Amino acid sequence: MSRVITVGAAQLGPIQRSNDRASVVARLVALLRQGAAAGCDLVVFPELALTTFFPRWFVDDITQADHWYETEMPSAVTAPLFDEAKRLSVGFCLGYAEMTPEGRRFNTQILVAKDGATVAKYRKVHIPGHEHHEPDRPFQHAERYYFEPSMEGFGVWQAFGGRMGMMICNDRRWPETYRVMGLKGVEMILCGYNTPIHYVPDPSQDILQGFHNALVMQSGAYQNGTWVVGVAKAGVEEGVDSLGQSMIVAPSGQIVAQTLSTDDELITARCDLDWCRRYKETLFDFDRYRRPEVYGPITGQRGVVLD
Ligand code: CDT
Repeated sequence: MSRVITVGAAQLGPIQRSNDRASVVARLVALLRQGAAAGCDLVVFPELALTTFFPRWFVDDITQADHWYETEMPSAVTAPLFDEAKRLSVGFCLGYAEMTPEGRRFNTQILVAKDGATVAKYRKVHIPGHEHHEPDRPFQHAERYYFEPSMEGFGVWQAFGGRMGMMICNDRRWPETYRVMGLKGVEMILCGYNTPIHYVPDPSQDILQGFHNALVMQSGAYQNGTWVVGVAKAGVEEGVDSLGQSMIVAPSGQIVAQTLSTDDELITARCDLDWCRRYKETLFDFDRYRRPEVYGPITGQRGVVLD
């Protein structure tokens, strides 16, 4: 018997600074309804889906940025999304900036079941960009100022009839992200992203953004025998152009659905979780073929060590 999840990747177009959360939540609810009409069990929204990508600005006093963070979830302003999801019996995955009661700041994604209960929370592990103001840049990418890296690592949760994992944006570029979840038997990885087209440290990569986005998610899916759902916040946001090309990738590494626009756009796919077994039980039978006894440097050191 196959185990099918119908998943929706709900790409968002830009969120400008002037767009309040209520208007954004209304857009999320509209996409959720489209997903329900398409038979989705689960709709996946992008990273930092409630606000503009605020790490593009630096503030000397970080408390001036407190208003970008959520101190509770659900909250009064996000309750309509939770309520509508429960009414429609559709789960969702949502990225947002989290401020804990202790004042810690994380780039966070939650997985919400069809009954509206939050079944999992993931906090971003790989925080890209820079810690300090770099005034010569056309825009900042100060995620390392605004978020601390999670020490909790990569969880896999039993939900929606399968083994679900999460990662956020830059995490998708690191093979360790997928492999840790692969070793926990992950069958579907949910990933929101905000990827500026212009990569300031090396602009030669600009033209390759779409290629690299597909390259990492397709190879991560294939090498671990898992579905991957990558969802962008796309388009020109506060003058910064960001990649779209949200996609749903099969355990074979094939792209089964991809967005065409850089606006709010839903794509869907019927994902048979049993397809994962074709890879997990053959070429990527970890128990049979992996060689952890020679992989020590992967966890034993961070940077390159020359012999
Ligand atoms: N949001 C996020 O993680 N974006 C990064 C940009 C890298 S450049 C600083 C990404 O990997 O897409």
